[in-house]
Amino acid sequence: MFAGFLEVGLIRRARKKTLFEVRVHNLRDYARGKHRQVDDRPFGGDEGMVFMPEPVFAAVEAVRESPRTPVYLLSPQGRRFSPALAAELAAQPQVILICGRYEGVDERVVQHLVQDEISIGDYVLSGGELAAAVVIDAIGRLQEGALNDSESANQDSFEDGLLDCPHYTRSDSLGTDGVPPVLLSGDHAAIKRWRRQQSLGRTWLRRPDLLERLELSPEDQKLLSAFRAALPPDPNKPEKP
Ligand code: 9D3
Repeated sequence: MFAGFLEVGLIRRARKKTLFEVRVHNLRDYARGKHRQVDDRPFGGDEGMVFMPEPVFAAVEAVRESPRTPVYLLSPQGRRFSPALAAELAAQPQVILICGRYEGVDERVVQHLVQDEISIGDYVLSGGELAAAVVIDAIGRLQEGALNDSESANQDSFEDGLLDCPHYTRSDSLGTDGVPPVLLSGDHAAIKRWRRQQSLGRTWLRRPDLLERLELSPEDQKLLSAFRAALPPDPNKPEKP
């Protein structure tokens, strides 16, 4: 499940440059006994299976490079993954991510081993692996030197808490139909203003929660006012008496 995204693009490059390292471990390799059993039926009786504590303890002990290495459990009950949490994890020399399956992991693993539980959002996945992949991808991008020049330049307009502006490029079938004329004008200052305005406007329309956290400059406020003034009238807005 981890092979794909680790082998393309930015993440592949960052790994090649050893900016960060990803090791995937199979819990079964840390299980004992003839059957290498990692799961068992829950106390109290219920559907499904639960990961036993011992293989998880053994695996963490084997891969942990320092007693300070934080251990996280990917879990629907977790703290929501966020840019702040991504930065927190990216700053650690090592993190251990435990992926659950079935009904979950024995709660004593959480009590004794886990610093925090992490969820990537309120939809049900089949296991923690894809959530861990999301976390790993986000951590990888934040490693010093991971972004190339054009990626860093793009990051400027993205990491400022706004949504991206629309993009257009050459099209044999569509020509320049539907392309905002300013982008074809060659006026770089006007293009820069338009892009900023589109970022502000789309964020206002689609993610007002993001905009609330920002203190807009007077120039940004003007750009946003002009964006709003140019929108088609809202049919739900009552007429002034
Ligand atoms: C069938 C079990 N479900 C009973 C209501 C609970 C359940 C357990 C385990 C639901 C999903 C999972 C597997 N999901 C994860 O391990 C997981 C997850 C997710 O499902 N959504 C968002 N973030 C995450 S992080 C780990």
